[in-house]
Amino acid sequence: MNTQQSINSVIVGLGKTGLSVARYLASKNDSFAVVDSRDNPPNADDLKNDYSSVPYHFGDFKSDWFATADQLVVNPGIAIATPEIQQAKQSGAEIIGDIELFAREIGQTKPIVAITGSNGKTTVTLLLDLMAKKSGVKVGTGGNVGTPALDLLLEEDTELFVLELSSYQLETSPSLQTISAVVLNVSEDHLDRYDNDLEKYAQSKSAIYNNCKTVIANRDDAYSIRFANEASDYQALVTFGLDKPEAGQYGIALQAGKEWLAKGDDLLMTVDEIKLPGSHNVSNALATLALGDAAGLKVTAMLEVLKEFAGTEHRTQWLAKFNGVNWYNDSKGTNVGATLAALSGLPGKAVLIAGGQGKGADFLPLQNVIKKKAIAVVLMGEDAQQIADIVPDAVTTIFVDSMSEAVKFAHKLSTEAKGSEEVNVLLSPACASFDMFKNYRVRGEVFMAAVSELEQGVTND
Ligand code: UMA
Ligand code: ADP
Repeated sequence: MNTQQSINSVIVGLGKTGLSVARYLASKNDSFAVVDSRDNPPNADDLKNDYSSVPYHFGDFKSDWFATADQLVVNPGIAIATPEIQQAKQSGAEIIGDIELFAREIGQTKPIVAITGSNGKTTVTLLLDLMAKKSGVKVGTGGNVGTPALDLLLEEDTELFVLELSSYQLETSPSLQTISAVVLNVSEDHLDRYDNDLEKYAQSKSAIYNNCKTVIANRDDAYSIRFANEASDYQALVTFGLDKPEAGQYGIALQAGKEWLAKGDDLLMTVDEIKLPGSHNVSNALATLALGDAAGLKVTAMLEVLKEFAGTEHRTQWLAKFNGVNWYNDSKGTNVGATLAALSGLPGKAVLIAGGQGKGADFLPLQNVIKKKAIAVVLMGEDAQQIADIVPDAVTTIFVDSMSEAVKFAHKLSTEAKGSEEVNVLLSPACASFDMFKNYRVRGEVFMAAVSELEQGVTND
């Protein structure tokens, strides 16, 4: 490796994002190096194979490259407050993320729709992707949902970009310009990255409304509405909420004893035609219609998608019904707001399986819904006791060490509780998974495998 050559950019953190940044910078003939604090980061082999002359350093951030680089392109998983990054900033380096490079490349040449919020981002993003396709629009969908934004540039002729953006990505993308954008909602999450300060975390999301033509805001969420009102340079502000809408806004109207999705006085479709379950998904549907409308998608195509899309894995996903009990996998319920929505949206009662890493969250907002809906709570992981502390005394609480044990207890408790009301078992941890699993997907898969094994045993009995 030749460390003498001048390095314009340092990619900080490899993974999917870092590799996409490497591809992009290489296509621009920029000189760059890569650092990652992990000894063996994901995609290291791809980097070494595809860019064999690019200098890299793995294992820590200690590098003289930071002091001389023009810019650091930082992976969203790394806090900007990291001392080495702050030091580089003081030495004059610009600190940006992959979304900033994407935004600078696109400018206003193509429309971008952007979605953030504590919960519902992926659901809204995937709905919009399908709606654009059904409207005959060539769409590139990525960001936090999985495909790094810069990799979307590899496709030609894209007519519309749909980006799911995390608060981390919004911290480092000041040039983003959008045709429509939304803060779906704000509830406690990632507080470990924001000095335990909800306002700080929320503020990072407000940046999505800068340079946005049509600001979409949630009337039922104080942060969303506040940030929209604070934004200054938009052309239109469109709101959505679960109440009756005013002219030009989205909401729910009552007609002939039925609830309807409505834009002003226009009735669009009945709420019970939405395939996704729960009132949080009604809110997501309204947000999607508002975003898609502002981006010029066809209303008929959008409504068809709402009638067809059944959701995606690990998000209040129905798995099976045996012994009269429904089993749901909501492993992506990684914060209190998500678990609140999942548990309150289920018909009847539930055994809730929860726990993991709480990320500094306060679990108290779950107390009422647990009191109302939970037969029992089965807890695992690092912050299990913190959840147990808010479970009302009348609700059985059990601690377990593994997912298979959790499933066994949930089976026993739910079978014993069967009565007149529907009974469910819901995995919705309200926590991150990293203390026990590689990620939420693996946690969900381990749960699904344990449920499937149990089902086979039960049906073979
Ligand atoms: N890390 C280090 N040192 C490094 C680099 C990373 O310790 O030098 C660790 C950090 O704990 C970090 C984690 O590795 O959190 C993530 O690194 P990664 O290699 O998995 O990152 P990518 O593959 O580039 O994934 C990132 C997003 N990850 C995060 O923001 C943590 C992905 O979102 C995103 O899909 C991807 O870019 C493409 O844009 C994931 C996520 O969990 C799904 N996001 C959070 C969420 O949804 O709650 C914000
Ligand atoms: P994100 O990408 O923001 O994590 P997802 O669409 O993947 O959001 O949904 C994650 C979980 O959050 C779901 O399993 C569901 O329980 C919950 N959820 C989805 N939409 C909402 C919403 N609008 N409000 C509250 N919770 C929601």
